[in-house]
Amino acid sequence: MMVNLSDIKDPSFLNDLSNKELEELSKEIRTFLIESLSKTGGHLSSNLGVVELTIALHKVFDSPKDKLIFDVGHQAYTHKILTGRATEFDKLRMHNGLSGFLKRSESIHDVYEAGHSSTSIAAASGMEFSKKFIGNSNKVIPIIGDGALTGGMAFEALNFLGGQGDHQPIIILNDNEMSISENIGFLASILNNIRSKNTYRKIKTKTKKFLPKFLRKFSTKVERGVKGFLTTNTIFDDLGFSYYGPINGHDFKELIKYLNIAKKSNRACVIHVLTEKGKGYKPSEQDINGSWHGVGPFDIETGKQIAKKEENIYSWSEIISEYMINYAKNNEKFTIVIPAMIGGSSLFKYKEQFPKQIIDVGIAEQLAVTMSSGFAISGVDVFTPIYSTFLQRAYDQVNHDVARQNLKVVFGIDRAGIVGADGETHQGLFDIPLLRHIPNMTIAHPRNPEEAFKLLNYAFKVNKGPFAIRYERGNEFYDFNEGITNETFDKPSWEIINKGKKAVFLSFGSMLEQVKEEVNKQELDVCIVDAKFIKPLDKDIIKYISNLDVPIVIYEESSLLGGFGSAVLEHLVINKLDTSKITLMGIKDEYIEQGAKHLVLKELNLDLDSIIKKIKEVI
Ligand SMILES: Cc1ncc(C[n+]2csc(CCOP(=O)(O)OP(=O)(O)O)c2C)c(N)n1
Repeated sequence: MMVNLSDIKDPSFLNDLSNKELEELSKEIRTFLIESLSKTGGHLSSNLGVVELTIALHKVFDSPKDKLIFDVGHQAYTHKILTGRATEFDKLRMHNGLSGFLKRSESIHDVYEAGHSSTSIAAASGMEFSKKFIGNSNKVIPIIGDGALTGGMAFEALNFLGGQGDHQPIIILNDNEMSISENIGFLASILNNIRSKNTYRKIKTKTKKFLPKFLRKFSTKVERGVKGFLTTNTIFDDLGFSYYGPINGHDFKELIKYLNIAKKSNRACVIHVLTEKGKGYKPSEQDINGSWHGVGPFDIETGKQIAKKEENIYSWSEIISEYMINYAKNNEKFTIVIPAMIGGSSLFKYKEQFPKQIIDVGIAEQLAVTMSSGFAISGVDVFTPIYSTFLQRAYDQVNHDVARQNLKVVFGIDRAGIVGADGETHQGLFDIPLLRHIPNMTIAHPRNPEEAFKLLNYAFKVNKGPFAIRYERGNEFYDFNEGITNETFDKPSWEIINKGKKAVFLSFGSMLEQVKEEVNKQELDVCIVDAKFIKPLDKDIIKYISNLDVPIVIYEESSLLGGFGSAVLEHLVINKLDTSKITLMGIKDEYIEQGAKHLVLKELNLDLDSIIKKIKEVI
């Protein structure tokens, strides 16, 4: 073994390594990643693709003085290894363990945190422009995938930065021809086109050689002009960048050569690097659906996931997708609009059956929402599933384009609540405060699949305006042989699911079932209310429980500030009802770290035990 990965403290050792040694190091890192992730799970294929690229970046640039900004940050495992964190991989994405994304508190080399996509070029712009205040000449290097480049902010930042002569970020476009799954849109075809014309760079280099010396000096304008004669400009040239590529992202000679050219350049550059997603492990190399983008523990030999699928146990995303399959069967004027998460939202099966009734718009949540408003206004039923955390990107579109026009868009708020291993950047804790104050908006959260189907029937068949159905990251039992009910609600009301006189437990979602079971087991005299409609509130039931004159515990796996409990309190205050017996349980004013859901809930005193304890305390 040339270098023990656990002994690496920082990337400076790379300076002494030859290309051959770097190749050996890449092999070691790949073996390490495959072995380690087979036990912990993680973003396998994105990371296997950028081993050489990351090593080359750390060899050519001087991190952390030079700023490596990994877009999303899910592909930075080699960066973590090279900056001294190999020994922490056994707790990757676990409670109190190594983050799956960049984390400034973990290392001085993690100069910028993301989690959400398409931020790197915008952040780089700020860092570039700050140089005139802080006076350094370090390089700023955003590393962005072809998927992340489909996000609006990446385009906005390119548009802004291009041609800013005195600012020289080096944008590394990591093009593996995939987003999480298939990359979409015209940009993907443009990149494809560039790939097929890979004589581009050679012609350019040759041209420069034959230019008279005095012309070479006026590199910028003249260079672009001459290039224009001989080759087709890329979109990046047209936007005002020096384009280099496409470059083989697994060839150190080529990588190091062009990174050095960019380093010396006095113009903003785009280096177009071709990488193979999943490289070095057959199952991930052959993956076309993105199943190896993020994986759980797996068997290296067979490539099979270790977690077994139990009969009739489905994720919430699968349950909602089954409903959509059923809905599409009976409704031709229906479509799904989804921003880049067909896999995560379990919609491959749906897509297979109804390929013309699903549109993946790429990592473009704002587009997904406003496009949905266009469907709704044309009288087409539309379901728009977006992870709670990514919906944050599209607040204005939900408010202004959908709700203000009172359009019937049904939003699927996937991954609502604590999400587990993805941690802070992915927790679904803010969608209730985000949506609750929007006029016309109905918000619901089912406690079991049957209730979800009734709520969706209500959303499509009874309700006239925007509707958001939240569902959790987690599994539920359902036997689909029983079919999908046609039943619905005639109005948005709550339900008392357990009678009791000594206290009230008011909440929504799957925790209700658990609390009910435990309350009955322990024979506690507690009234349990299912607030399946988070908005509008059920004023009659609020009045009823208020009149019981007993303690009321309101629980939400969501931000307390501006949340469901706040809504109930506001209602009580406005209607001069008693607030003195209310206890709120929910997420306080903080960001919540990664970890298995049960551990995180326990730490926050929001698990089942803590709820029962609180109920007993107030009785
Ligand atoms: C705003 C936002 N929407 C969706 C996601 C989910 N997501 C994480 S990585 C990814 C695909 C990124 O593709 P690419 O940039 O090409 O990187 P690769 O994994 O292929 O290297 C997506 C859609 C996200 N992180 N942020």
